[in-house]
Amino acid sequence: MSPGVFITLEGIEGAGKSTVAAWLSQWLGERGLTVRLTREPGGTALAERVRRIVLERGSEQVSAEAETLLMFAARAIHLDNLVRPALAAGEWVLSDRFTDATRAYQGAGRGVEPQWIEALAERVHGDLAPQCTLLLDVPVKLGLARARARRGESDRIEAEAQAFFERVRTGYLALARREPQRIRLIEAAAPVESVREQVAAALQPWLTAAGVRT
Ligand code: T5A
Repeated sequence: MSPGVFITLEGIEGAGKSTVAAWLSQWLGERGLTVRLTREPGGTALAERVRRIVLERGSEQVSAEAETLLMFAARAIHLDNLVRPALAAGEWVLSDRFTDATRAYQGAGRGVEPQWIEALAERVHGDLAPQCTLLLDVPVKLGLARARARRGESDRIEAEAQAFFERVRTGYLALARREPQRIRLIEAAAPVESVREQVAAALQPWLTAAGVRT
């Protein structure tokens, strides 16, 4: 059996990742592929508990270092219990966020040293990287307006100021420039239909390899 395909979705809050992920999962399923839709931080029962710890707003301080370590703790659990077994079983894994989010949020956003993030990434998943990352790019104002219109109270990271998300967005765009083969930029301020077309086009090489007709 050939191993599955690991696809990640990235972008700032409100970029449309969850919307695209839900559509893409169904669209690939309709084309005969077995798809596992998941998210980070979280994805398994235990990793979802870590998600609650890292995102909830409480009275105690959570440093950038603690935040980074919690993201990688959740990731290690997610990889061992869901991602690796699903890929080994030949499934397509769609993850709403992965290590690029740590690079963008904790690295570019909070100023955590990139070398330390890369050392943790190497330790946790040196043998595994997404084949394709869909970076949904929107202006910060638009993303935050979409996210705020959708839900009530913000979590600890969503409560950050606009300048923080500008740094995160800049960090994501720098990653895309560094790895253009893996990271596909999707113009996500566009209507949903256009976003879907861009996503399908970006995935064409893997669809062709899997013998899927679009
Ligand atoms: N985090 C995560 C880190 O700091 N480091 C890490 O390593 C990791 C893994 C997780 C938080 O954790 C942080 C980043 C985050 O702060 P999350 O669950 O990924 O959070 O949640 P958010 O990014 O906050 O999710 P959002 O729901 O805000 O954003 P999405 O998923 O990008 O947006 P979506 O799809 O829910 O859409 C938002 C709204 O916009 C509409 C949708 O209908 C919805 O109402 N919409 C569109 N409207 C018009 N045109 C389009 N093209 C649209 N697409 C979507």
